[in-house]
Amino acid sequence: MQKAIPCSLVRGGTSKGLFFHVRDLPAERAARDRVLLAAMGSPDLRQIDGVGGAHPLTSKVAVIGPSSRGDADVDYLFLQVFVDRAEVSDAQNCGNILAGVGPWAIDNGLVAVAGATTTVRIHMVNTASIAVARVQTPGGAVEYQGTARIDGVPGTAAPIPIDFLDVAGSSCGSLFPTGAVVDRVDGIDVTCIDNGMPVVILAAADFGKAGDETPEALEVDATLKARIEKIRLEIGPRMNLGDVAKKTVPKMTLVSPPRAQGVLTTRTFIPHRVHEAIGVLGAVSVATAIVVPGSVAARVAGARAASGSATRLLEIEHPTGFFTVEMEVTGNGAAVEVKRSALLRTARLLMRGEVFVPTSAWEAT
Ligand code: NQM
Repeated sequence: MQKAIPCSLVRGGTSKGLFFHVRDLPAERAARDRVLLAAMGSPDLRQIDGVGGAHPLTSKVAVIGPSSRGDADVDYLFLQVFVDRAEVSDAQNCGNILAGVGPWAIDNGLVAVAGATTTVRIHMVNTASIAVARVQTPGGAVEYQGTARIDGVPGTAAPIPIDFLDVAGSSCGSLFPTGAVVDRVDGIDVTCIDNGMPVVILAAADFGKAGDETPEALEVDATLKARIEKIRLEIGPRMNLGDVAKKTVPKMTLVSPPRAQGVLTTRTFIPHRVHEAIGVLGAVSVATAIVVPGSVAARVAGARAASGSATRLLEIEHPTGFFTVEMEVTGNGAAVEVKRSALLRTARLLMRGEVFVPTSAWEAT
């Protein structure tokens, strides 16, 4: 017997995942996780018996429902379905999948269209923080087509500008969770920062890397991966994340000087595969580190990080182009406060229907 569960397949930014209404999934966590693993086809490197895309970036889930907070329109819970393990994690947020939440909430009647642009206030349950997305709704419905281009996605689509208001320390408790702008771990200087995503920033040169290697080249470098994982496991508890052996955070970002007109080049381990681009909140965290003098990111960015203005546009280079983060910053050094960060994403509804899972996955054991 199989059970049919209503859902949509949505591209959000440079990621892709299944979007569910919270009422369509089991309320009990173990049953919910079994259902999601079955839907994606995990654990299996090819996810051949499910709809997952056999990569962490395409094995993601959004669970959306009415908001539990007065200052938001909807609740969005992000779940990472591991490809190779029978595990589902809510330990991180995802700003790419987030891009699909506003359109999905409107398409599914959770938010009413309010003119040519509809603003959707999203309570990001994983980090108890708010994002505000502006969705194009001319003619009373979501417009997916448009002229906005984001690196890492072919073609163009309707722009979805997103503002983050209160993401500093949302996973680790503070912007610099170890209490320092730079820590030394295993003989390497690192900057640990959480402006929406826990990230450890490392200089590529400290690992004998140029920093513009392809994700494939980095993924086959077993020595490099082992060194980075050793640092991750050591620093994770000091970032208030506990034992991170089975967690997808912190992300590990290698930085090096820019190759084009950006501020610096990044390669991000998420944390075991290498991102084809960079995560949204990961990029916000890296951009924040760039404006803090003395951080590993600021050192590598050098004079390119300098700016007297409160609003800064930072172009982060990644394997498939640029990620632009706009930030309103006050204060200096470790006392820097980010009032708002903003960026542009696109999203597209790819499929709407029912995903089938064995009934045994749904039924509580
Ligand atoms: O940092 C991948 C992605 C992400 C996360 C990851 C993200 C974010 O690109 O907000 O978007 O770092 O696991 O979807």
